[in-house]
Amino acid sequence: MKFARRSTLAVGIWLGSVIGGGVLAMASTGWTKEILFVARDLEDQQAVWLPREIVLQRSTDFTEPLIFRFDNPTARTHVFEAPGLLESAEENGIQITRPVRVTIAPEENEQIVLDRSRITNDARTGEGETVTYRFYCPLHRADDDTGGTIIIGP
Ligand SMILES: [Cu+2]
Repeated sequence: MKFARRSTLAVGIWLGSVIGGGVLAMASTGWTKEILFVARDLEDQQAVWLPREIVLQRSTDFTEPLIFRFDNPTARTHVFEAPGLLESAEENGIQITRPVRVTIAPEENEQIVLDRSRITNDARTGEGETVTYRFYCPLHRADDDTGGTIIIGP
């Protein structure tokens, strides 16, 4: 229960930093590394997830469980999709991994635990190079929108 309390406290801090400066909304609680994404409606029925770019370092940011949080303050349902990334989840009491595709209802929030071993494997394939993943809302994505990027360096 210590975990839950700390997480709740930290959410306030991240929301504060998003509203305050739009800086990278990332915090380490000492237990987990957490990143907050916030949905934002645009013109022409489109929407994006903010921030648009996340930079992580394998050497420092993958020593703790990595959690993605999603906040949807808008009036529409949005989906966070990140091809190539997997989440660790529990289904019927069994630990599984599945592609990151999270649906967040209006004024709701969700969170997932990222599968770090997948990212580590991708990086190994690239021989320690930087690996980039895209993310977007498939429901409200513009044709020319390349999405946000998660850049993971060595
Ligand atoms: Cu959307």
